[in-house]
Parts: sequence; structure tokens; C-alpha cells
Amino acid sequence: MTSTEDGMIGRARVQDTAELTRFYDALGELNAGALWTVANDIEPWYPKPKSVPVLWSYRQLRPHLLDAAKLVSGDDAGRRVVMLVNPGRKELSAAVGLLYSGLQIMNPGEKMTAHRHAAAALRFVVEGQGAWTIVDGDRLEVGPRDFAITPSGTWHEHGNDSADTPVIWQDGLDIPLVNTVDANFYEVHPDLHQQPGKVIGASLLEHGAGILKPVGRSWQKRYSPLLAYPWEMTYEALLNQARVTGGSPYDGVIMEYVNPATGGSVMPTMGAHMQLLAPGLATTAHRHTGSVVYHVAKGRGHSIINGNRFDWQENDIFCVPSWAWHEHANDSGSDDACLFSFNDFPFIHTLDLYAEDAYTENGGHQYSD
Ligand code: 1HN
Repeated sequence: MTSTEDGMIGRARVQDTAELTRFYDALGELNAGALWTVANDIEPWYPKPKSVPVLWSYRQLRPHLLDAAKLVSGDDAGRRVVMLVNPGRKELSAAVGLLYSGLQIMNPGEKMTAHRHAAAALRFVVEGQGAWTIVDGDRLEVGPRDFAITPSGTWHEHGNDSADTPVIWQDGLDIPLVNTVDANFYEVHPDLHQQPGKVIGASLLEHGAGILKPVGRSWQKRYSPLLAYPWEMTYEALLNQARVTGGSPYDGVIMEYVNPATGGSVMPTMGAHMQLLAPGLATTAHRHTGSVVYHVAKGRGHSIINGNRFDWQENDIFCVPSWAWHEHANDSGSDDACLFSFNDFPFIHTLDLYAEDAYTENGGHQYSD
């Protein structure tokens, strides 16, 4: 096993002296510093995220969302969102790692103006009928447990056509990532609204067949040409998969929402999964680089994240920071549980930074302390 002693040779281990303190001060005056004073912090033996595991209770947050719907107009807020803030990531407005998330509420009959930004977004619908979003001219109509994407640079605007019920959905964005690399841009649509195409849900009609893909339609973009992923198709795919395999020891039956043109992730910075935990299933712990935000799409259970137990029920949201041990359990003996999740894995993989470790009796077998 690798030693992780900071006093060993090979690690910075200079003791402070009065003379060194004067030396550090002099460097500081010149906007410089001695690497060995920070080396062990900026080169941790293994990832040490500032993010902590958090569970956001939907039951507790929902009344505040309804308050927000009364307190601010959609037009004034731009987007009426209660964001999910990780206590270790406040300065970045991140839910975990470099991922942002929030719960957005739209009143009956309300519609938001169109804009676009370099940051990419995704939505997972929680409740309400009548929700729609227009993404680059494609009008998508979405309901509970549907998943939709708003890739980087696409014009988007949303609304709720219901006469009497609010719509609540979860937003996920890579905004902390895009801001960290100082690459974000924002634009309001010159006409405030787009002109939608004639066919509703065109991307789903064209690219949603699953076993067939259109011939002669080339797609050069880095994100999926399919923008909406309905729950019914997703759940059916999971149930079919579960008839053939028990899935992964860490995740149960888990499937990735894909770009049907490539089989890869839906967007270059963020990916998304839906997983099914059979009644009574408890998974084995593992850890990996990359951050994940979970939404309980169905059922009840618990997850143990770095030794802390989080009990969850439908519509709760929780996060797993990079390199945190985690395992999930379905606490019902009769009903399945489904977890939707989104992550930064595509970005982590692009940079060859993915690492994974299975839990063993001595607490993991590589890079561990
Ligand atoms: C955004 O554009 C939306 O379009 C929601 O609904 C949340 C959070 C940060 C930045 C942009 C939306 C957002 C956002």
C-alpha cells in the first residue's frame, strides 16, 4: 500500500523559521511564493473535495418554491429557481464539484424569455403537467420524470401551459466549470422569443427510435441531436435490462442517456443516468473521480456516503462528491426504486482523469490512506 505520510522524503517538509517567514513575506510582496509551503495541499495524495455529501429534502424545499412563485415574477427573476448550494462550494454556487443544480418553478400560464449561454443545461421534471421548453426552435413538451437537455450555445425558453398547476423541474448546469475556466458568455434573444418549428418534439421523432437511426443525416455537433428523453421509454428500457441482468454491483441496473448519433454522453461536459434498484437491493461501495447529483425519481431507500447515511424518498436530491465512498439501498421489499443522476464524467474522461476504486476490507486498494 502506498504511504501517505506528509513528513516523508518526497513530500514538502520544511519547518518554519523566523528567517523563512521573512523570506516568504518578501516573495509575497512580489506576488510570488515558495511552492513547498502549499505543495502538499495542491498535490493531495488523492482527491480531497471541498464539497460535502448533502441531501436536499423535497418535502422541506417545496413550500419555499411555492413562496418563490408568489414573491418574484418570472420576468424579474429571469429564472425562478431555488438553487442547491453545497456548504463547501458557496463561492461557486455549486451543488457539488463544478456542477450547479436548482429547482425551478413556473406558475400556470407563465412563460420565460429566450436566452443562450456557453454553459450547458439539463432538466429533470419533478411535477406538473403542461411544461414545455423550446431549444433551438424545437418545442419539447415534458412531464414528470422526463429528461431534456439544453446544450451549450442553444437558444432556450420555457413555459407552463397548465391552467391550474405549477411546474417544478430540476436544472443541472456546468456553470461552475465554465466559469472556473473563464469561458462563459450570455445573450438575451433579440426578439425575446424564438419561432418554434411546426412539428412538436421534432428531435424525438427524428432521433428517438433507439434501434434505428436516420440515414444520410449527418450530425457534427458535440452534443446529442436528441433533446428530450421521455420517462416511459427510459423505464421500459430499465425493466427490459433487468430481465436480462442484475447490472452493476455498485449501481444495480444502470443505463446512460445517450447521444444516439454516437452512443456517447448527451453533452461533452455532462452525462446522465437512470438506475433501477430492485426491491431490497443493497449495492457494494465504490468511489471514483467525478461528481454526481442524484434525484430520486421513484421509491425510497438510503445511500451511505463517506460513512454517513442519507435516507431518501421520491424527489429528494443528494450529491456524491468526487472520490467519496458511496453505496445505495432500496428500502422497500416490494417496489423498485429509480435514481436519476447527472455528472461531470464526460469532462473527466476527456482529460483522462477518471479513476475508480472498489471498497475492500482495508478500505480500498489504491491511492488510499
Ligand atoms: C438558466 O439559463 C436556466 O434557462 C436555469 O432555465 C438555471 C442557472 C444558472 C445559469 C443559467 C434556464 C440557470 C440558468
